[in-house]
Amino acid sequence: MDDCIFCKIIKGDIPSVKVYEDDDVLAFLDISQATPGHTLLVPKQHVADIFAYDADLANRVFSKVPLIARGVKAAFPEMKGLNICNNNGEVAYQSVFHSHIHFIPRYSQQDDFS
Ligand code: DGP
Repeated sequence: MDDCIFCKIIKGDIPSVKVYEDDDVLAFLDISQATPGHTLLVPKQHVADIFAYDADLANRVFSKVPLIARGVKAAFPEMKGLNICNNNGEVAYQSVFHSHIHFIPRYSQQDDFS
């Protein structure tokens, strides 16, 4: 998709801080850093949201969630917990319409993000 910001990141046309990459997925630091270590996992194949996955792609992407979670924890060992979320649709606060999974480290219950 020519006008998709995450497709441009995957192609390397826009820089990102890469966390993990394989044939199916890329993980990189979220530009907003809701908390330190905030990471996004995206399929390399452009799919807009969860409703566009078939079972095979879902398996190839979502099976990587524990791997990325462990990687974020290893890189940010002071974190105490981790929110993992996937927004689908504008009303659910999706703003980039290339499916992605957020990994948001939590350092205390007082972490200030919405
Ligand atoms: P969502 O609102 O769930 O669609 O999350 C989209 C996230 O994408 C948001 O937390 C900010 C992040 N983001 C948007 N543009 C860029 C970018 O150019 N680079 C990086 N690293 N992250 C981006």
